[in-house]
Amino acid sequence: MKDNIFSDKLCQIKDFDFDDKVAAVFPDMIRRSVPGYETIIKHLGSLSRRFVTDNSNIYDLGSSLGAATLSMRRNIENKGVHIYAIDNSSSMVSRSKKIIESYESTIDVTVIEDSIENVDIENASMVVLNFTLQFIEKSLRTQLLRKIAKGLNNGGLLVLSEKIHFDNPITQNFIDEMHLDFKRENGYSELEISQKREALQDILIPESVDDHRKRLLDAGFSTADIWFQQYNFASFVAIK
Ligand code: GEK
Repeated sequence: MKDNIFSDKLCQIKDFDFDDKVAAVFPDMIRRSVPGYETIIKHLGSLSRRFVTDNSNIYDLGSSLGAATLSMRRNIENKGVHIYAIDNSSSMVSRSKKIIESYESTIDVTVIEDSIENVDIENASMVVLNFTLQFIEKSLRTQLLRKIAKGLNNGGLLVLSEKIHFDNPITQNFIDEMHLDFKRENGYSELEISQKREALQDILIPESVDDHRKRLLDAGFSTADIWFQQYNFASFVAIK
């Protein structure tokens, strides 16, 4: 279904919410808004083949409709693996349960409606934060990454994908323009782009690559590198 949420002029722009309207158009919205999204989803599968171990857990934190979960589940050949997909939007959770159930697999998936701040991470070989940390209050981010590092087994992998900010204003400006061009090329109007931007401005807080890298290393990861970047969207791999 096509994302037309911000296409008409709104009298009042409310903060962005992952409600039923958003969940219904989410695959179209994220594909047309986030450069590289489909590439990242595909490669979560190949990363899972390399990092997931027998008898361990995988956590997909902020799982939306389950795209990352399904990509990993399609690729894993290990025994005794359990995937936990967690999201605090009831609309996303109810839809993702149906989507995930519609594919056959021997790998168990539990979809949980909760805030990722509340969930215990244990015996994990892979954890995914695919464009979710950016929605968590800044002051809670370090604590969350520490919990993830603690719950990962040695050699386990965190994939952290985020919209990023550049400290250099010249770079920030022209790369932001390139992202806007990407949205225009994908059929979003100037009105849609500006209304969505306003709805997201206090909700999605991007940070710089240096801030992310420093936080990952402080939180207990032994590596923190970028494996993919397009414009102001980057995906880090951090190994415990
Ligand atoms: C994908 N990973 O398709 N606790 C749990 N869920 C949260 C929280 C929170 N505190 N805050 C936000 N969310 C997905 C895409 S979308 C990214 C992730 C985007 C959830 C929110 O409900 C939404 O489903 C998701 O994080 C962010 O690979 O829309 O840009």
